[in-house]
Amino acid sequence: MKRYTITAALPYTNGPIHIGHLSGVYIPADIYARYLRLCGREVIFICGSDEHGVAISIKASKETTTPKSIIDKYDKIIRKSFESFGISFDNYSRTSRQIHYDTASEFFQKLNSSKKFIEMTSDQLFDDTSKKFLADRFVTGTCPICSYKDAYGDQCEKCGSSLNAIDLGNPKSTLSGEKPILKKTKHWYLPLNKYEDFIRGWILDKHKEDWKTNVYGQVKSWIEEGLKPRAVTRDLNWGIPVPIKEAKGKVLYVWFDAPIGYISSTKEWALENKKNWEDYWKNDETELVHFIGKDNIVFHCIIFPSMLRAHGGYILPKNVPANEFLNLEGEKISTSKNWAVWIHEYLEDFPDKEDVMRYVLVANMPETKDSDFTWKDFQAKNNNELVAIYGNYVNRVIVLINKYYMGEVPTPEILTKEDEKTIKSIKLARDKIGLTIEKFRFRESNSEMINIARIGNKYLADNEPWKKIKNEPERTKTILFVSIQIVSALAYLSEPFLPFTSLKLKGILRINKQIKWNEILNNNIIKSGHQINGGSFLFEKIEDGEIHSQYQKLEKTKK
Ligand code: B3M
Ligand code: ZN
Repeated sequence: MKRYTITAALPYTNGPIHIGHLSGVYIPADIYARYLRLCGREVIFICGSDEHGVAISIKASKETTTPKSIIDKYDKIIRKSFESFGISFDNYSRTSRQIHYDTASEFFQKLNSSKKFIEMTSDQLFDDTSKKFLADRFVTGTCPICSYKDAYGDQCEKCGSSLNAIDLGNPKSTLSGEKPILKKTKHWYLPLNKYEDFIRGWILDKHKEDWKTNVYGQVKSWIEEGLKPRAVTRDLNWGIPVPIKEAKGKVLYVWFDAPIGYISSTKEWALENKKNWEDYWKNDETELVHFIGKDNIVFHCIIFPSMLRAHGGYILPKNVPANEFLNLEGEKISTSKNWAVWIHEYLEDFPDKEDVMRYVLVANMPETKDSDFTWKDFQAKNNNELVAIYGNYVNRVIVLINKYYMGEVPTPEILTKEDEKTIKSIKLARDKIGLTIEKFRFRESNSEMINIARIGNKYLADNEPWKKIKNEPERTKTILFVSIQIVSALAYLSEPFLPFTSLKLKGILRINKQIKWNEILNNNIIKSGHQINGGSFLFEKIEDGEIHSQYQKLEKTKK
């Protein structure tokens, strides 16, 4: 592949981000982007804030303020959270920017002028008290597909289906709580039914093997149910005005404009970096990958690809490796109930422990089914894996080299068969990490990474240099020379997962040369005579007290 366009779902700026967002979308995307860059491939990692939609209007009215002040507040908090967690976007834009208004409007115009929409006046749900049409989260009711009681007007959170509000069973306005009346209004519809064969031929026929079963299965069920026309305009006052005079007072449906946000964010990046944005969206040599949560599958696998197809000239996603959901202490994470671990709060309670959370969220990532985060497990993984395996191993090697050789890497004798075998096993781990990342199996790649420290620990324990330093000084030098190569390899191979630790460890080793992923450890990373710094503990134990206060914090939300 010539280049990669990697997108991560644009978070709504109606609240901060929590560990479910990181585990579902942003950490897997970041591992993938970092790894591909370390392979020397050309990557753009694109995201931005999703700033329209009813969810923002609802938040604004709840806080008796304007949507503008809401998006400005949360755009700032979200940006800072991503930055602090080392989510290495090449561009993080926001859909309230002019470049997005222009891009989304042009996109709509192109479809409209090429007659890709159906214009239809029909009965829509209307709240006669608040005098508003009820779209999306302005209305809840029974899902016509799975009978979930609290489905939204545009989507059911339970089965993920995209809905037309008019099809909800016993609808109720979330504004007044009343039963809506019907009122005629005109909208522009994307006839998804006309793209059924296209989606079937593209996904169901070609991606049965390489797309995740949870994604493939959802798309298959929607195709089998049959696709229906979906309105891409709304009678709302917050959103991008529909750029045609017959639609005065209407705005673009947020799920029409938001995915186009990936394109406008790319355009913004391309302008700043003197690149041609079309290389990243219209060139068959580019691999497009969308990282999302499972509730966004229908929009990224059916609606947005149909939009791109209708427009013409765009590439389609090579893969959409959607994750399932992360729960918290056995319960669904809920913004409204404040049942969440908010990233900005985590950073206050656990400063400099971004990598600990990154590690724990990968280790129990909901890749094929929902998974659970518990503070107990967080503490256990930190203390029993990061401190006891990764940190201890590195520290032992650094301390021994400082103690025996004043920090100067010794000159080895000829490596024994066992030494060679150990080095080879690290290279095999390197290749396995790469292979599993490319297949979006991040839990496996993460455990391969920490296993490098286990291999190194075993090599030390088997060879016991501390018992040989007196009578076999040359053998001791070889053992510690091999060990420092393993520690250096770990510094490079842990970068996609633990970027902050990787940087710290490279600082201790005083190395920073670029080495392509599949060349790591093909040659010695550190030469004899190289001076390393003294050890510093890369991780520290998390005490019961710190965990207890997190449980207390959660208990308070139940009151
Ligand atoms: N803002 C995320 C969500 O459903 C939604 C993603 C847009 S990606 C174009 O919470
Ligand atoms: Zn449903």
